[in-house]
Amino acid sequence: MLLKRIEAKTLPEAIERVRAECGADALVVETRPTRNGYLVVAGKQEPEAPPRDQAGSTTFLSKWTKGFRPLADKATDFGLSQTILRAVEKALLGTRVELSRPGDPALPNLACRVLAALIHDEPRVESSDGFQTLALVGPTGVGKTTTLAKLAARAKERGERVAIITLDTYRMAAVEQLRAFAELLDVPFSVALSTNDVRRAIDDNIQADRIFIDTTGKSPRSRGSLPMLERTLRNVGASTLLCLAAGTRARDSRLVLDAYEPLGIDAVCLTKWDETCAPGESLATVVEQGLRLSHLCVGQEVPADILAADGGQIAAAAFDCEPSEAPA
Ligand SMILES: Nc1nc2c(ncn2[C@@H]2O[C@H](COP(=O)(O)OP(=O)(O)OP(=O)(O)O)[C@@H](O)[C@H]2O)c(=O)[nH]1
Ligand SMILES: [Mg+2]
Repeated sequence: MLLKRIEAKTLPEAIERVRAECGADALVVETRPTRNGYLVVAGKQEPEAPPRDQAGSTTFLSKWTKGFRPLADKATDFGLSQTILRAVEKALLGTRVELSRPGDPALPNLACRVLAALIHDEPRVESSDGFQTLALVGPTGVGKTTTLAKLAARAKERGERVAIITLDTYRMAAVEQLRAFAELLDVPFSVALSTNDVRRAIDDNIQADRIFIDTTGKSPRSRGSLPMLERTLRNVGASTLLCLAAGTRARDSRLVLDAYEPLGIDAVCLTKWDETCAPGESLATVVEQGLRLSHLCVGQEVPADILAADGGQIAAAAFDCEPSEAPA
């Protein structure tokens, strides 16, 4: 099921938008209050199940239309899910391209456009519009601190006043590492042990355009400490950027997104994109959950190795088209 997240000031308004955007038979999966009103997660019922062979396994190889199959094979190799590819194929069936035979030259471009439209980017992560105070959260070792450093350095380069707070007093030398970086960047740095500490540090930096909060890496399978982090971040009104390693398998990606969902994921950054040849699994999970994608991190270098998410470029990579074939 392709899920859509719809936020509105009131619950009836959100439900009305769900009906308008997902149809009268939309399935409401979750409703919850947010800082800005109400969030409703809804989706359409799954399309009919793919065919199964005699052993009961899904026969993916034969199910694509002839024209779409070469693209589907490339995107499957990239890691994209069957659900996303079915959605793309279905959308293409309603267009002028010829899907019954391979080789329609318009097909790669259109497929890229459709996929790009499914990837919701979130450029506001690099602005103070709703993201003035931004906490980086996620599993251990995914690149939260490195991504924070990249975002903070880019903000400083743009002339913004930046402050850094860390809640990570758990990992050895984490504080010293970030303090040294803050000194290098010449921005205020605070260590917070509690919600009150974070609030105080935010108050102390009231003049900052952007405040970045680093957090301790938490395994999605030990959910015990996540509610505490959730309370702290909600209390101080921080937006959350979930860092997920691009090479994470689909099932594990879902585990991470489910575990962090209660924090209210405002956007996802796929890190270590350079380390995997199948980033489509994590990407598809983000798209299927209706989450917004802010950046791809493509290496260790600060601040160079970060790219604003661009659905067109990602789609071109997934279908292995010439970048010029993808929409700008
Ligand atoms: N190749 C590659 N390495 C990265 C990327 N982002 C971070 N790293 C490396 O991954 C390692 C862990 O990065 P950190 O930023 O410390 O990760 P973290 O999520 O803060 O880790 P914890 O705080 O321990 O949970 C470091 O060696 C980084 O240089 C990336 O996009 N690509
Ligand atoms: Mg860290």
